[in-house]
Amino acid sequence: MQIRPDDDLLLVIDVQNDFCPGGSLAVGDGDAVVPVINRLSGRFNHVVLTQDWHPAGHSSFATAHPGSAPFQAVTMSYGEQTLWPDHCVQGTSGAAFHPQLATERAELVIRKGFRGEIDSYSAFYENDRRTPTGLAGYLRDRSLQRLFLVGLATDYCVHYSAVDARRLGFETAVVESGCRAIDLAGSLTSAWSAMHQAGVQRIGDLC
Ligand code: VGL
Ligand code: ZN
Repeated sequence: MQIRPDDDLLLVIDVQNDFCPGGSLAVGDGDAVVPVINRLSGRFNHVVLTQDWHPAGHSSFATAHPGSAPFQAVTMSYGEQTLWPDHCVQGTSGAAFHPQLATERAELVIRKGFRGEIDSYSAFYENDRRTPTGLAGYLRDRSLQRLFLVGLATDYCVHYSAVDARRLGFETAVVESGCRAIDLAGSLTSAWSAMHQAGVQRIGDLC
């Protein structure tokens, strides 16, 4: 796969301390994506980062639902929602980007999950799958049509972002070497099959 540096976008999903070892929702080996993403981001002229950015007491936190536990699913007004440990609370060090992540070339940081009553896995829509974040409009205005996704976690925010990107008509690839998964009860396998079905390209690495 040949990158066209002026036309292609590297979309870096949620490379934040809480998703790395030592964080409150640590993804196994999550920080291993950092050198891979830094190498890739030097090759794109368009880089966008997302940042999971929850208010304290967010409705996706198990602590906001007395009697429930993290990783349990509940029904919200917009459908099923997995409950998580408190993570990526606005302004905390857990919500900050990994300190070694090269962020300076990013032209945009999209924050998501900042509304108390609804979660947002995808960079494009909140979990009702209808409320836009504005990223699609930004990419269309900038004529960016081909997206390469990396980041955390493969089976949640990368997966939802990639499927939505396809739904919106973008050419979409996920670079596996730049992703790591949470893998709750087979979620990684089902994420790859949903992405495959949506027409997302799976790329091992971009050398
Ligand atoms: C994520 C669970 C909750 C992710 C964010 O970035 O994949 N997962 N919030
Ligand atoms: Zn979150």
